[in-house]
Amino acid sequence: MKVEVAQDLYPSRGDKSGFIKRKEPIIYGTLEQFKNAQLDNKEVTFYKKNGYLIIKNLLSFHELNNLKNEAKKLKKNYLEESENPELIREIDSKIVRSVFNIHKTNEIFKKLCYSRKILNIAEALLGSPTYIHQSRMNCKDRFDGKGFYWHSDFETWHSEDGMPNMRAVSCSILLTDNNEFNGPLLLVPGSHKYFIQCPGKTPEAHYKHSLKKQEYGVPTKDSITKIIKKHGITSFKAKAGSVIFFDCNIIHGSSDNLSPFPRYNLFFVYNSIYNKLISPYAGTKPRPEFIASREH
Ligand code: 6CS
Ligand code: FE
Repeated sequence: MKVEVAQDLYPSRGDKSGFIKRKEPIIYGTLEQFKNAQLDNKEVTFYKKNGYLIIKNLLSFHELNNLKNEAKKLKKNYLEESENPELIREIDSKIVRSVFNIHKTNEIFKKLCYSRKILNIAEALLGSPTYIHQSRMNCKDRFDGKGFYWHSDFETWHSEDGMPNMRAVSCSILLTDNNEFNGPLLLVPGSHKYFIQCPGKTPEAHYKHSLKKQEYGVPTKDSITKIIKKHGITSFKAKAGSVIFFDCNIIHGSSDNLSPFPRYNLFFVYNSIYNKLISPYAGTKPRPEFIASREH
């Protein structure tokens, strides 16, 4: 197998826990592409500064209803199915936590992630054609849905998937209202400008545990304290049908869902075709196709 080794701009998973200033631009697109994506100057400036952008009412009521029905069907199928690797259950129960690869296994979600109104925004932010690096539905069930500890997605995608540069963006679509009680996405605005090195050697097949509870590839408590003291925390509370685009490297997390209100979100990760995966920088085996797509 041809081993491409690109210079590791962001060494992590060793004994260091420092901050490395981001080397890449935050936004790559041209004015033409922003216009095409109907992004105005205020939105582009906000995204550059904060590392995320909320687009209200991107989906029609009808589209949202279709998606909610699809999500219910998908979850029901998996509940009946035997253990499927794309299905991640909560660490302490049989409750469904995430379903991966939904852009390949489900026609409705496939149509959605390639719809122009979403693709245009991803291509404007990344300044190039894109492909789906990863897709998932996170089902944070009422009372039992567990949270996601503070992390940068890019730190994992760089270390464990071999993503060379910060040129990817996540699009999360809310299928249910996200409020202060049901574990909304928490973001550290501005944290996308620094790569936070995460100490600790990556275990082989780490994803089998990390997708349930991430313990490697997470910044130290001191690093998180430092970045939050500097930038604060914002929570993404919004109605179902709202959409958020967030930079691959922004520090984010979410808490358990103690409320009686389920929190279902779809996530599609767009990677630039000029940022394709090579060998994982942590030196571990490449993660499976359903988590990190190499065939697209
Ligand atoms: O390992 C990953 O790719 C996944 N882990 C987290 C906590 N967020 C991004 C992604 O879904
Ligand atoms: Fe994440």
